[in-house]
Amino acid sequence: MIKLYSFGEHFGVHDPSPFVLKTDLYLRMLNLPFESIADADNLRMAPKGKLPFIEDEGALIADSTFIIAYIKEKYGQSLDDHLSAEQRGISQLVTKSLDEDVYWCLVYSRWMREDTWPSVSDSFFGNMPFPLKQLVPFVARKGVRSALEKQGLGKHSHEEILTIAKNTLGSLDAMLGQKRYFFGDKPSILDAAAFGFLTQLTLCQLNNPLNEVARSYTNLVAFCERIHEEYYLDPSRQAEQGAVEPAANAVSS
Ligand SMILES: N[C@@H](CCC(=O)N[C@@H](CS)C(=O)NCC(=O)O)C(=O)O
Repeated sequence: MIKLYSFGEHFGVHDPSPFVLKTDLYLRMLNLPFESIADADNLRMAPKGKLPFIEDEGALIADSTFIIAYIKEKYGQSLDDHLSAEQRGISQLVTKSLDEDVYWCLVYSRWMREDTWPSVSDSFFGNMPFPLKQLVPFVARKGVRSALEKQGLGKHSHEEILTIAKNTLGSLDAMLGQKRYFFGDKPSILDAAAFGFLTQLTLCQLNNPLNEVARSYTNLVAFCERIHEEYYLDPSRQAEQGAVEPAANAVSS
């Protein structure tokens, strides 16, 4: 059975990494049985130093994009078979916008905002013994600040970052419209990716201005709630799929 290496639940979300959540949902949507190995220590054995990665019959595959490509190649399964070439192109570009734009807004809101940082730090590092639980978040936060500066988003003001987020969230809201999924009645890779990111902002237990902005898009909130209910709360689906959920013991991400 495929093993998915993840962080585990934080802030009431199945996984705090949008990339892990996207992959997890993707496997669920395909109805492929997998075992979820939730532990921040997974980072130590991650082939590219990041989560998610999967293990399948001895092969390690890192990065959500390459995992999805591997599943298609190895199992002949994809969620995008019903899409036109144009829709696939749109999906690819919107996914990149989530990866490169919403991702950094999310990182900023979790790691730099003083209003929610204590909750984030406690959730990621609170299980560590003293003095590590004070030292590690301090050092990690410094690293994230530097990454945000280098990426460029960290150069913007708080209001500008919210504007960047609003531009993308508003576009997603318009794209989804009244449809069940982004391309109609059937889920595609874009739905898994959008859920992976949007859930971090809408359904999570953190409350900062970015969360408030995201929750103002009630259409996107309803999208996340529908998928959460169908794929994460429905016991018949869990049993059928055979996904194994060990107790989350993650301490950081
Ligand atoms: N391009 C990768 C991105 C994965 C990624 O950035 N993962 C983050 C969590 S959201 C991570 O593992 N960060 C840990 C670190 O950089 O130390 C994918 O699509 O899987």
